Amino acid sequence: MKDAVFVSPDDIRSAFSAAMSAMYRTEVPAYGTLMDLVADVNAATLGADPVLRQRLEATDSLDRISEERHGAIRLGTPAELSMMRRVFAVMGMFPVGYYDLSTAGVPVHSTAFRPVGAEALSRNPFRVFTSLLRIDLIDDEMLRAEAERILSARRIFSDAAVELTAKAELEGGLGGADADRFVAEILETFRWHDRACVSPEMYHRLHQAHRLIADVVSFKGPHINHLTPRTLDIDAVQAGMPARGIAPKAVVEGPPSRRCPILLRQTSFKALDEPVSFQSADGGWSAGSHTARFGEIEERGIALTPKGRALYDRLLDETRKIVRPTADGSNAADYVAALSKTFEHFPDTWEGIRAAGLGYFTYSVARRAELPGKVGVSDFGRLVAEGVVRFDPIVYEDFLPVSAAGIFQSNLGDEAAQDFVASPNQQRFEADLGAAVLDEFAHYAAIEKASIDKCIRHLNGQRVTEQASQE
Ligand code: OOG
Ligand code: NI
Repeated sequence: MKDAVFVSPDDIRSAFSAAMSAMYRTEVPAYGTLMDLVADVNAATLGADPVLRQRLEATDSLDRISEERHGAIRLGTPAELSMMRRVFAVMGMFPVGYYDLSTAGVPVHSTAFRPVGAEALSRNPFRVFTSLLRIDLIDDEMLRAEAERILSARRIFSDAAVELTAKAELEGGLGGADADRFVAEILETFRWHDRACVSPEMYHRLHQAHRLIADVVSFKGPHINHLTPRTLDIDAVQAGMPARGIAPKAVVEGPPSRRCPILLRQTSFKALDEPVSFQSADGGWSAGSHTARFGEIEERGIALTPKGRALYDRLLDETRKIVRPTADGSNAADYVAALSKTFEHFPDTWEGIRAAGLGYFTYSVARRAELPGKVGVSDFGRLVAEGVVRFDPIVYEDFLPVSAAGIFQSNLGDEAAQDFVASPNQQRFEADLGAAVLDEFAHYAAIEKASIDKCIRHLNGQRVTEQASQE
């Protein structure tokens, strides 16, 4: 009975994503400019590439593209992380993957909250890259204790947000009015606060330890630090940014430009220097500034199998042994050239990627055919070759650790580059989260398998009906 009046988690997520986008547009005007540029580039790309348009229409993913984005936040405590998990679950977003960024000199580890399952993804794929500060990586014991004290005193969720989350869990969903209130209350957690909750001295000490530590500890909440629209042509957006007054980072992270896009390519513009005020011991406020919020765009390609991902990682590694991109962009052209050269070893046709088992695809029946007998998985190669079955790449919905590190670093500046002992600790992260993270590969494999099973049922069913009608 009750189910009928619940708003679907997909709709709550869509409403939340739209509300975040509207808020960030007013907070960071350059984000709005970037959105406009992306819309122009996407329209031009679709106009010039009818095959791409047709494929996106056929797979029901054309509509989602202009609505698509991800955001990122950085949390301070295990309690914040586990509450955030409960909040995202109300919107149908679940933790997928574990990313250790300590290897890249950033004292956090992360997961991505996102919808899972083909249906939910096609409704709205909004995701949030969520990091937890590794307070254990602060060397100075006194500072660590103070940071812990400051963090334990803050409350990043409103009472109403906590109550509505508990209500959704208890009753199995939220009705219309509650869903609206939930979105409005949760939005507050992600809002920017220009009044820091620490003194200028404390901010300075935290900043000395690491810029990111200052960003997490000094403020009332985990302000959204970027929101990233998806583009169909990242090179065109990168090239178009300066004309709209935005300076992009030197190189696009991820694989090179290819005919068949794989995984994820990302670029960003530098974080803004924003005015903030700090509270002194006497209660007065003093003016200062803080750099945290930036803009990013991304182009998503096909999800790779473990075999494809291993090849990607190896080729990226080989490239970085030849040239490592510097933050000032002085060797950007050399890096791009080396990247394109090494990636010549990665097949660049959909059939090449499929036949080598490097990527995930969805399969569907393309045309009716005379089939000699019952078909099974082993017939797929032939059915594809004969054009009976068509295949479409499954979009990569996750993130890449090397790229994420590059995005973090481009916003921290060279002087912030620091060596931490690499110490991935997924177990600790999951204990803090209060749940295990989902395995991204298992997820793509399941979507692929479901499409194959559906094809087989369809083809065998079709044969049965055709025979029946001939009798
Ligand atoms: C997250 C950086 C990583 C991405 O798209 O890889 C990221 C952050 O700066 O908090 O957003
Ligand atoms: Ni991002």
